[in-house]
Amino acid sequence: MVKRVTTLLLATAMAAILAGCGSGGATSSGSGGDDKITMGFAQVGAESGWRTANTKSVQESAKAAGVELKFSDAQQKQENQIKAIRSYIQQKVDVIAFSPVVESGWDTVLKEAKDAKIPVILTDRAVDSKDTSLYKTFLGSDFVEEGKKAGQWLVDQYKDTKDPVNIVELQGTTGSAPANDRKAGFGQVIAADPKFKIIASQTGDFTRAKGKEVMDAFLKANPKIDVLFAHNDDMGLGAIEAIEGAGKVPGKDIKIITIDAVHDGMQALADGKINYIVECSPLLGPQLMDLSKKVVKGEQVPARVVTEESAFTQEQAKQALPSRKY
Ligand code: GYE
Repeated sequence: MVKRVTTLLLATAMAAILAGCGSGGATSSGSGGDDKITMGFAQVGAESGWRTANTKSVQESAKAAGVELKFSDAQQKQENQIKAIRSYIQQKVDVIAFSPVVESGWDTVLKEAKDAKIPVILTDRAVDSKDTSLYKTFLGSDFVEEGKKAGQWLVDQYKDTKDPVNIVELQGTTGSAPANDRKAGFGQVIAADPKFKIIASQTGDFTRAKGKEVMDAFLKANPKIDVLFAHNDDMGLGAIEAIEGAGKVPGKDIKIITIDAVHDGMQALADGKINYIVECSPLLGPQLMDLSKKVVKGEQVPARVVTEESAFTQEQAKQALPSRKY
């Protein structure tokens, strides 16, 4: 009898301990226990408002999804990104996500990740590797489409004139997917009419400072500039300073088209200093966390997930500004 009671008490105590552990574990992790994964994220840098918003989105959604995030900033240098990826491989993270600063030169390190059986997700920017088995999926915008939208706005704006339209172009980081693709998409659309002439085109590395510097040089070398196409808002904002410094009125003397639609860009559009912005959403975090959990579980995911986005005129920017999230 005594023995039976003791056994019962012991069993009850054990059950209580187990239950306590269970609930304690759930509260402390705050997420579905089994789903807890570790992600190594190799970010490009902090070159633009877009990038800052993207980093915030990734960090916040990792927290919300209970994903342990190891984050690194490559300061726009491929060698730093490769180092970061190698260290994530060494640390045996469950999944590696990265936004490749340039398109080429990733095969070796991606092969190392594959050999270590760590799935890789490309976010925001693509690589040009022939072997698509080196990564599970690519989440991000269609940059060719963005360039086309920018070109189409220009074609519509100048449809009633036959006069030459002199365009200068501020390209993104040399060799990056958004710079290559936005240039290509824009070029394809404006090629339909020979009156459109790109009279100067140079990289501004997606930064405000470089945008200003290169626009200064463009203005000195070219007496008649009708249009500026900048591959992102930040370079456009830098260029506005150069244009005002040269005594010209941005948005009037020189029409400006940019891409991203970050807050400062949208403000300049609403203020009439930019004429048109093609949206590129940096809010990739929630989808990235979902895809990561799936690939870690070995589930099938689509090879390409394209971000939905629109474009804004000055009037539309005034409407949209109060509710913009970045
Ligand atoms: O447009 C630019 C950023 O890769 C889409 O990178 C991204 C681009 C974005 O620096 O502002």
